[in-house]
Amino acid sequence: MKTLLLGILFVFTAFVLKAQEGHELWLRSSQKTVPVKIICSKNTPTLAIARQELQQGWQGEPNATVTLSITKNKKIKTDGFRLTQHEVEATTDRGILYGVYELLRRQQTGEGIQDEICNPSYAIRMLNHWDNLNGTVERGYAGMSIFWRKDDPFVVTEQDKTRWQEYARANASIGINGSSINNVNASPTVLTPEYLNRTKAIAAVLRPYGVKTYLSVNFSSPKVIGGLPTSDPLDPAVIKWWKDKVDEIYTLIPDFGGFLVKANSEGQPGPQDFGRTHADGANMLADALTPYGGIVMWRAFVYSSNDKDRAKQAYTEFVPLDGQFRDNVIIQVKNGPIDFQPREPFSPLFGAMKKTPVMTEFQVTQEYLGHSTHLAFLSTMWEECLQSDTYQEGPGSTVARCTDGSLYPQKYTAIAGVSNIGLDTNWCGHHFAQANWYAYGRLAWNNNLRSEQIADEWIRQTFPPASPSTTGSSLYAADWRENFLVPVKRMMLESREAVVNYMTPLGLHHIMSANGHYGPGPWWAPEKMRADWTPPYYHQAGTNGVGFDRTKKGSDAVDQYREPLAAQFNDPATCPDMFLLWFHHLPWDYKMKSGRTLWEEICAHYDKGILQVRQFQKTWDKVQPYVDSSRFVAIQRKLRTQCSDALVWKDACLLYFQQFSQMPIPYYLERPV
Ligand code: GCW
Repeated sequence: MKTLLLGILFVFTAFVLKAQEGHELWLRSSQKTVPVKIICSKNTPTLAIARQELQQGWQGEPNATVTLSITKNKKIKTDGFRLTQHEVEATTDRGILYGVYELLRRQQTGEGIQDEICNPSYAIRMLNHWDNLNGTVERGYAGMSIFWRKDDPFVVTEQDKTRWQEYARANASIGINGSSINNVNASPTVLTPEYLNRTKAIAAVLRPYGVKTYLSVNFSSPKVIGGLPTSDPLDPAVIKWWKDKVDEIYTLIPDFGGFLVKANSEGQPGPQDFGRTHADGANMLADALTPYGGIVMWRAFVYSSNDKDRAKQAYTEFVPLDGQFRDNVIIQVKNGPIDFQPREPFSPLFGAMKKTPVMTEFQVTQEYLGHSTHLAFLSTMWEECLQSDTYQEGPGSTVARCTDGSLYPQKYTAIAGVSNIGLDTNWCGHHFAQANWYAYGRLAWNNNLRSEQIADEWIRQTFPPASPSTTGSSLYAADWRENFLVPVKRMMLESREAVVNYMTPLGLHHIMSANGHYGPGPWWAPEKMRADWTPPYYHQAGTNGVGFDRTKKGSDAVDQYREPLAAQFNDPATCPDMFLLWFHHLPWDYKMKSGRTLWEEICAHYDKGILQVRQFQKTWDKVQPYVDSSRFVAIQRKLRTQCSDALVWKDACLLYFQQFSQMPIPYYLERPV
């Protein structure tokens, strides 16, 4: 009987542990923790967390004394800190908390600590949740919303609070300090008292972790929930409605962050419905928020059905408004001019608006990169964007510098990432998708970090080597670096390029299947559909060639880039291969730099993508001894699907394009993979 009970207990415990695997993210409790003494003269809820984290996570010298000091050191910016092995100095308690997480990270990764000052690149480091009030998540692949639900929507349970707290902690550990908690396709209902009360409850849990709460608002709210006849931003009753609403919000949430707005985009209402401009709309909201220090993040994701080239529209609409926005408005621009594709050149808006703060919006959720099924480490994509030179103020005017206040004076600097978080046990659907949440936070903190370092840190924290005492093998930790860290890191760093290869190589874009954006769909073009919502609009394939002509002879999108880029992009001979079909329509037998024809080059890229994923599978199969079985198997399964998806992508795209190229598939594609 006793044995039976023990057996049941064992199975149950194993089951629970298995179910939890991955839930701890990169914040896994360690067996190496030792006692530490902490000196801190102040006490706030945030400092209490800092202390607790140190106590739970200290892996330095046993019984060492760590001092947490709040000072007025002018070299330390808001949220920044000074770090030594035994001291964290900051000007705010949030700075102390970030310093503590950094200290613990250094201990865990083995990276040394000099006496150093770390200041964040951006003052506001946001996650944007596209969470609907009914609990679904737009472009979410990790389960339902952690914030909203359909049943009992206004009951706040202990489970809710625990999850919000774990979420806030994970954010704080990588420096994220703002969350916009509802979809940019915003329901006006979010501003009704019941939802504002729930928002208040969420804000209360996020606050001690330094995470401010923001809301996405619907521009028609005054009419829809306020009962006004209009939502015209210049109408006095509308202005008063927003002012009163903002007063109401700040009474509930005194440190509320502000509004995120998607207006006159994809059917959302906006100031243009009333003949007003984006500036009129944004400024009206900004004025209501000014007394409280709140901000407006106004999205530049706009394009209309009658535009000849969607890639040009944000620039065309927004650049003429430069200088017309209040100083608490930031224009939020997606990294590329179209829409979160596996690869796009940077949006020409970066650096072009010189009198208006501009922030980058990255997409952490993998809408166009295989959802939470494909392994795609997006850090390399974001690094590529941040390090792109816009030349707007001469060489070295990178996107990073155009947005972080180092080139243009701006009251607020910010960055946003569209969250990939849901109720899934492992938060992100794919264990490796957690690395994208992590990488986004790290780059938001330091826009000069390299993906290699980020991947290294993440692996060390998420899949730490087991200690010899737990495995009984002293070899375990020693060969971990060579047999686990190095190959897994290589796989991560290559993964986004693999996706580009098997989905949209050489500058192809938006050829995903309709709506879902998961598999291939270059052929999809129903008769009555808006052309710019169908793939043929983007690839322009025909017997005369493939690619979108954005040269001076075509849509002239190249001209939105500063020289020398405009000239470089305009000429296929100097245009980087990776953007070739983004800017050019070229014949199938066009001679590439490699000596191959364009058709052969396209084939070679699709082939390479598959081989890369096959290699990822081999890499992963070999690391089995180093990973718990639950995560090992889950990832192995996902890689298997990714590989068959890559094959589908290749077959579908090559067969589709071949009807135009009329050229044979090169022999090397015939070998089995
Ligand atoms: O990428 C597209 C998505 C929409 C999204 C939109 C946007 C929130 O397909 O789902 O809507 O972009 O960014 O507003």
